[in-house]
Amino acid sequence: MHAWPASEVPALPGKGRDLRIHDTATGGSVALDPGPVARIYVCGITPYDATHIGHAATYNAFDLVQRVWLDTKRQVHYVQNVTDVDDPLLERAVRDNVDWVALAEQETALFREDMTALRMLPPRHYIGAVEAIPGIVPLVERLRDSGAAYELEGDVYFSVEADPHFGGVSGLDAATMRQLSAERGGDPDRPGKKNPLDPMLWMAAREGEPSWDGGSLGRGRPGWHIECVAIALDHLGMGFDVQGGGSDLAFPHHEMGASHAQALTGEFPMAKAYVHAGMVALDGEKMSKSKGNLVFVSTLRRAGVDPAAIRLALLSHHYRADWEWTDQVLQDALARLERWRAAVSRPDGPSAEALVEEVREALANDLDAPAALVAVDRWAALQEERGGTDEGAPGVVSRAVDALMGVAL
Ligand code: 5CA
Ligand code: ZN
Repeated sequence: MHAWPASEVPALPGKGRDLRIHDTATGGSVALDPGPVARIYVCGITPYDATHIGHAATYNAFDLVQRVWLDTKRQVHYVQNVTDVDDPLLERAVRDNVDWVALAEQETALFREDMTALRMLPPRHYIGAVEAIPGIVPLVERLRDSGAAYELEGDVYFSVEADPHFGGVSGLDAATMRQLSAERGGDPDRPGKKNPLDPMLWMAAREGEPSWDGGSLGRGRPGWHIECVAIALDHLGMGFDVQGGGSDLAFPHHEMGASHAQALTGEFPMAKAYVHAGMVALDGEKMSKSKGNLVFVSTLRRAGVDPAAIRLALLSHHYRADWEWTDQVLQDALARLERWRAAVSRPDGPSAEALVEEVREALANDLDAPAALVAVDRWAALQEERGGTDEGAPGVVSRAVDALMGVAL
């Protein structure tokens, strides 16, 4: 699948700082040391509805990861999937009486437009679940043949006991895991499973649903977690730096994914850090496609809202916080954008050297974008109050804000 075009990342004077980031698995900060090529896998959308502010906030967090690494002169191998076949997509297509393939294509195209408008750097590999199926089948066969998976009425389940590290990503107790499994796509109450938490790897073809050739597995379609594992292992291998997504993916998705990968390879860990963004709410409840309490990026854009202001609104909250989208959040971002644009449009200004270092330090410190914004605010206020004589400063600020935070002034 093709991704979307990359906006240019201006080069900055000096060199960036190495990223320290909160890891869900250890519950602490990890100093990542990726070497010359940093590797990150970020879970992509299930394309049955348009990109909402919650999605955009999560992708903003991982765009910052990429930008911090690029600033250290590393290459970044960023991989993202599109869950272009799964229950919620098929259910929505039936509900709206549309072709599921057309629905997925249409919403993926809109996602690309939203990501481009928000200046989110594209992944190097953007891979759909459907195109990954030929790579998924042999992995499921291998898990089954090694005893890490078993068959139940034609479906194939992963046995969570096959991974001694199972539970280590989310650190949840058994009762919470069971509850979340039921809420988030699992089937803990299905009779005949070895462990209620065991997730499906391969679902045998169902009447009226799409299915693919699964070799010795028979016709069917892949489970959700193995989709991301197959794509990540194919393009990044084991031991990659960051596995990313929203906090609702920590369990079961990233827990199960890590266990699949660890059982397949015998290596540990799948990722050096499991990084999770907080949930954005609207009217007091998590924004979600299933609930329908959504603010779409595309709706805001069509109403004439500058994407740079949407981006600033996202950046004004720490990525790990749960927060609420309100009109005030957007108004504040619009006002900030206006102040910053005025400040960088003067021919000279206060020196920007210290500011660039402050922004770098804030972002390298667990992506503290709110602190980075405050640093730029301070420079802009100084510019407004007293100005300065550094002729290069406004340009440096403008380039730094774009390179490190994807905001085009
Ligand atoms: N296709 C799977 C991942 S493989 C999926 O979860 N798709 S999604 O469309 O439901 O979500 C895409 C990303 O947005 C996920 O990382 C999810 O955690 C994140 N996300 C969904 N809702 C919110 C929200 N309200 N706030 C923040 N992030 C969210
Ligand atoms: Zn995923």
